[in-house]
Amino acid sequence: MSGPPAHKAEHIYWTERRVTAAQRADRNGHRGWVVWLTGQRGSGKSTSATALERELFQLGKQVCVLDGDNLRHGLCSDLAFSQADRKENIRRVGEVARLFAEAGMICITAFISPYRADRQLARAMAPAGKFIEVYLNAPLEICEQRDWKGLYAKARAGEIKDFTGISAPYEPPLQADLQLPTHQWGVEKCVAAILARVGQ
Ligand code: ADX
Repeated sequence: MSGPPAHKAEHIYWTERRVTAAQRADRNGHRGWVVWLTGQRGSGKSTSATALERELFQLGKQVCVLDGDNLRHGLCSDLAFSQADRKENIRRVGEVARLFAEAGMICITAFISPYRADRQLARAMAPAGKFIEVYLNAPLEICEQRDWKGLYAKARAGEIKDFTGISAPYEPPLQADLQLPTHQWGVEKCVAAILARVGQ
């Protein structure tokens, strides 16, 4: 299946808004963006996302983070890790990120988002030209070494199924807008690299 699911409901309409993106940008001093972080578990997505959020907040920007582990406690608590569930996870996150970006915020997402097609869908949902895909490309061995919760070890022992990098695929971006070698760069350098790409 590709693209969002068809509407189930009939007789639904669209309400036009009365605050424009330009008016929001005037007030906030910046446009809404989706900064989409992708990479294996342990590649530094949550660390980079929260550091970037802190930095943007200090700079007076409207900013929020959607984090994979966190959303799976609520909005996505009915989803596990099959390919279909991950697709639905990313579809929901893409929709929420779009809503935040349309509301004028810089929305940083931190999800493994292992499938190219799902990330492509998230890009297509975002306001045109206001989505950057940031690939945290630390090699799997390094991600495994950093995993203080021991999930990779459990996955290798067969205790967790469909585990990304072990028993489920990770499809690296072919043309990421930005690559962060988080095994070589510290978090400040990663944040600075993203800041340089997120314009007005
Ligand atoms: S995604 O693939 O659907 O984008 P998401 O980022 O929401 O994944 O969740 C990843 C987090 O779920 C990991 O950081 C880890 O803590 C947890 N997790 C539990 N089981 C798995 C699994 N089978 N594969 C990957 N992550 C898992």
